[in-house]
Amino acid sequence: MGKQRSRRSESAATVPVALTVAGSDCSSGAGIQADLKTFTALGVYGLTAVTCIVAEVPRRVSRIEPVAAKMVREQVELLLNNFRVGAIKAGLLCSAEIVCAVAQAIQDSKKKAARSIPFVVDPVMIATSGDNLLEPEAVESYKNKLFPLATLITPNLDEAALLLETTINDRKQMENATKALAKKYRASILLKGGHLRGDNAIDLLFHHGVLTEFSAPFVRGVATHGTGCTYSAAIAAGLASGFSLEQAIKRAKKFVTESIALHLRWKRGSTEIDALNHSI
Ligand code: PXL
Repeated sequence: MGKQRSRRSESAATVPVALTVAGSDCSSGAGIQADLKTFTALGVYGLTAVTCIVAEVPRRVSRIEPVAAKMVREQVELLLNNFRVGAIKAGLLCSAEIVCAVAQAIQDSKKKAARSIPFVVDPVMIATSGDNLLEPEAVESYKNKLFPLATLITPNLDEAALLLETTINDRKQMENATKALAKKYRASILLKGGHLRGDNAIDLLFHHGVLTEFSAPFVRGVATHGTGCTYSAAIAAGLASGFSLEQAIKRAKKFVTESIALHLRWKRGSTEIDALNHSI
């Protein structure tokens, strides 16, 4: 028994750890709930620092309430000071004040640690439902405070267009935008082109001067609330597990595509409700 217990704790010590700093989605398709399920599915122990609470169902955001910035910072600092965190992911940060608090906590941990932790920033601004999730003033804080700390930034087409103050309507414009963002923010960029609606959902990575395409068949007819959260969480899980950036993205893309293809659907009266399937 004693032997078994010590063997168990030994193997537990090798389990990679990832931290998500994100909002709570009570319907569990997006936000920290999606991140935690993704971490678990990919064999990573997940930590969460909650930034805000969102009352919502898949097609409708009803109310958002931020957590005090001090409290967000306390969660991040406490976790980074006590766990061997292998990767961090930032999702919905809600306000400029919270963006700054998260940046400060990560910056401080960088100063203390011998190695800096891979940091994936999903610049969540607008929900799939079209609802605004981020205070408009917070965009500047992302640009000035958070992006300089990022290993990888994962905008969708709308977010990239907003950051570059341009429009992105085709593959060539996507390529230009990916490179322009990488140059502007000195980080690797994964631009998610799903909204272009071709037969394939194409994403472009610009990393160390090399452009790489990740493509998967576009799954139609499914409400895809939470795909961005799931994708960036899966990338963070890969990085925490020691994968290279390309390997982590390749596996994450496969995971998201499967979670959409194997989605769950419940009927209630005349309405249907969909959710991504993270248990794959
Ligand atoms: O999918 C974007 C998103 C991110 N984070 C939280 C959300 C949502 C979308 O609704 O609720 C917490």
